[in-house]
Amino acid sequence: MKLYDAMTPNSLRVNVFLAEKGIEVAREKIDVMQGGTRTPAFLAKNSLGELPVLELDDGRILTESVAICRYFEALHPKPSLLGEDAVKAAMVEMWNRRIEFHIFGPIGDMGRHTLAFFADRLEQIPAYAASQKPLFAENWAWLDPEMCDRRPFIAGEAFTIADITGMAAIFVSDITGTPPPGGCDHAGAWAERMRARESFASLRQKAV
Ligand SMILES: N[C@@H](CCC(=O)N[C@@H](CS)C(=O)NCC(=O)O)C(=O)O
Repeated sequence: MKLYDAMTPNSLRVNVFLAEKGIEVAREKIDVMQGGTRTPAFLAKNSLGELPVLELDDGRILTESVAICRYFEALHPKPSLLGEDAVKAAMVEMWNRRIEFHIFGPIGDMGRHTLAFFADRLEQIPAYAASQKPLFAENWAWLDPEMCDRRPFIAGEAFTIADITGMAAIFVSDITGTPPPGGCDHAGAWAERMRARESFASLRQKAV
């Protein structure tokens, strides 16, 4: 089995997931800046030209960070990062989607529509980028009272993939120099806990 990855937000999601579970896999770093996701060999693995990609021992390919995480959760159920019972699994799914759409989405789109790297990958629309920055702040302000029960993690008492998706948003917020708004004490305290978490801190350190 081999994980193709790079220092990108979605690769980070899988790498934090693996680190939290203590899973070691063979990795091949793809040089995204040098067009490593646009080679015929890479496109034969993922026609979307995106990372991460997991190649199984029998040659089958898995793409999409959450699908790859689900595969590892099935192989290594403990600690559960997707929820252990029906209600917890549904809660984790709910929160993961909320964080993906409302927190990671706006900051990710802001990056895609402003960073030079994406200039030849999509039509960058400055007005759209400009609209995503305040939306990120607005949605962060929505998250804050959601966490006013002082739960330690996004989906409750346990660290889950929803926190990992939030980490990807923090990562993009750092690299684009777009900090979350101040005055959101609950969401802010959660973000600080995530920054301090070994699985994330060690990967972020490699990115600077
Ligand atoms: N929905 C996919 C998104 C993957 C994705 O957007 N990957 C980006 C970086 S975060 C990528 O590899 N881009 C490479 C490129 O544009 O060349 C997932 O969750 O894995």
